[in-house]
Amino acid sequence: MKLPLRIFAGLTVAVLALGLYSCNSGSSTPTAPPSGGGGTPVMSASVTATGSNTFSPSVVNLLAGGTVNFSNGSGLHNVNAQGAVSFRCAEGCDGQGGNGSPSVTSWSFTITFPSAGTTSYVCDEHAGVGMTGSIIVQ
Ligand SMILES: [Cu+2]
Repeated sequence: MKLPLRIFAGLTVAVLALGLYSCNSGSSTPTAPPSGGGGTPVMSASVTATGSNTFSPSVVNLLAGGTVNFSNGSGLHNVNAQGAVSFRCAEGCDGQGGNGSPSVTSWSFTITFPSAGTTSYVCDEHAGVGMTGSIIVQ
């Protein structure tokens, strides 16, 4: 009777040890950091209007005084912004000698965001299909 009990006890310990090992290896797997909208603010960023009618990236976290370069990667787009900073640009900007209407050319312009606040923007041509974005200045 003693021997079988010892074998059983030994097996139990082995199974428990395996179970603990599994738990340990599971919890040691690196966890991905949270993403999306909580990025570290930067002094300069680039946003591209894409051929799939999106702005990439659609959310930028910027430091006060920072700049964002908007450019047209492909398609008929503009950037119409309302908020802390308001502008409407494509081939240059309305009110600044340019034309902010949607354009298929490979336009590019840079906007400075001097102080904290959020600016939301759309592409006038594709606002209805969700071509929107925002600049969050901290
Ligand atoms: Cu567009």
